[in-house]
Amino acid sequence: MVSGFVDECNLHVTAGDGGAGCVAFRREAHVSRGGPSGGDGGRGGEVWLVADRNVASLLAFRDHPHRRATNGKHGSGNNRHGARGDDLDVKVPVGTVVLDHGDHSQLADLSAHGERWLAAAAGEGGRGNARFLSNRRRAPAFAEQGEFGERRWLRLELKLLADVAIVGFPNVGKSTFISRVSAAKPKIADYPFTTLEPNLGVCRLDDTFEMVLADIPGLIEGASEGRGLGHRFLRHVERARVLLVLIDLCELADCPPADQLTVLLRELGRYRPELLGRPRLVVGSRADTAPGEAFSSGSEGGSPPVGRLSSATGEGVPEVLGELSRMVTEARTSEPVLDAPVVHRPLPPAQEVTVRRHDARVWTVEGRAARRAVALSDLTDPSAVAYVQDRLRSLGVERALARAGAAYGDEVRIGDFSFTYLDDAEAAVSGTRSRSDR
Ligand SMILES: Nc1nc2c(ncn2[C@@H]2O[C@H](COP(=O)(O)OP(=O)(O)OP(=O)(O)O)[C@@H](O)[C@H]2O)c(=O)[nH]1
Ligand SMILES: [Mg+2]
Repeated sequence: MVSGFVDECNLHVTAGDGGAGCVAFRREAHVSRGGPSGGDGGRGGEVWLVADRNVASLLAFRDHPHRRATNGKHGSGNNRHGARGDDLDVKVPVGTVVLDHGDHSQLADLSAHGERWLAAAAGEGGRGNARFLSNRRRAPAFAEQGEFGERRWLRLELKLLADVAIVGFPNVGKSTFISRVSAAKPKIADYPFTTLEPNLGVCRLDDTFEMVLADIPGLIEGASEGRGLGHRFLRHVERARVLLVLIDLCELADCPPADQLTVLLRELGRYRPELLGRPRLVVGSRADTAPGEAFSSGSEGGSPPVGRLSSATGEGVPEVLGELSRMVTEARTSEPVLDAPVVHRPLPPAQEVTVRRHDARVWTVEGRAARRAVALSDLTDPSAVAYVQDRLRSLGVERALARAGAAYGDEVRIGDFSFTYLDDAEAAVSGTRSRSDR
């Protein structure tokens, strides 16, 4: 049984900032400024989410949702590069799904032990002035600043990885069944919605076979639209290999057995149509209260259907477990096997430049490469400005501005840097920077 179960949480990740490049010159006898010798800043640390089978819940993130990798060190003279920041591995349970915090689109699905996903990309270190030496620039007196590490909010959801999800109306005896066949000790009571969060139980049939059962809170009509408790927990059903559908045979049940099945299947199908294709075993529950009644739609292509089950007397329990183990084994063997843990490292963003009109005479330029191009230590230095101009031109920023309709004298902003658009060779010359904290 999982206690203190947390199945969704928010997590804020911050990768390390890159260290700044250094401006330095070699000391040489009789030369006031030797060659440039400023080293590069170190890359910041990355933040990774790593699926770990020893982590059982998302509890750790509920009270402490922030995770941060360390920054890179600045470069220094004599071409010494700054040290890299340390990467941070954040361990999450196997079965964690990572969603975008804003639009809830799925970013990653860590379903195997050891699977890794890059959650926050590190800031690159800035290049030292030694890297800006060229035929035209004999003594570059500027260096590149470090890039900020990526930071963002993520939403984590844990989908239980159960072999069998026990699905049924409230009060049909789901918790009683799991407590009978596993060590799980869920609360059992004679009223609906006793179970408020999923219970996991391991059912060991013999030394070689065990299966994980999940007791899911009761489903009612409308669950797929959020009625009752079912909606929030339907996602735990999603991953189960096999569904055990319990139908209440008790005469006092609100709804006749056939109608119960119709409603349950409709709700499952509305939530995720593919759930209807999942192997399922349908069994009548609390059989001791309804002598002679049985219920089963059979398990597709299997042995004779098990119609009755009583967790009170034990009737039908071995048969149900036998049938479930057969279905689980079949489902497991048809799954692909991961030989090596998967590493998900998204490609770095392309050298893409986007121009947007901010208001009548103000434009913003977006794109990592453009931001990097203006992140220099000293933009009052004429050779730095010339470098920025060359770089922006080769990235196609000027062309994009002209095409978008920028006019002489308009303001153009790139990150915290802004300049006046002059639509000729002078463009980008008069830049200013307003360095603001993010
Ligand atoms: N007679 C009889 N009663 C049972 C049997 N199984 C469960 N019950 C009783 O039915 C009631 C509900 O059982 P639970 O196991 O809590 O049902 P549940 O499906 O988990 O209910 P929720 O968590 O509310 O959805 C309890 O009073 C149980 O003692 C059974 O096989 N026979
Ligand atoms: Mg229950």
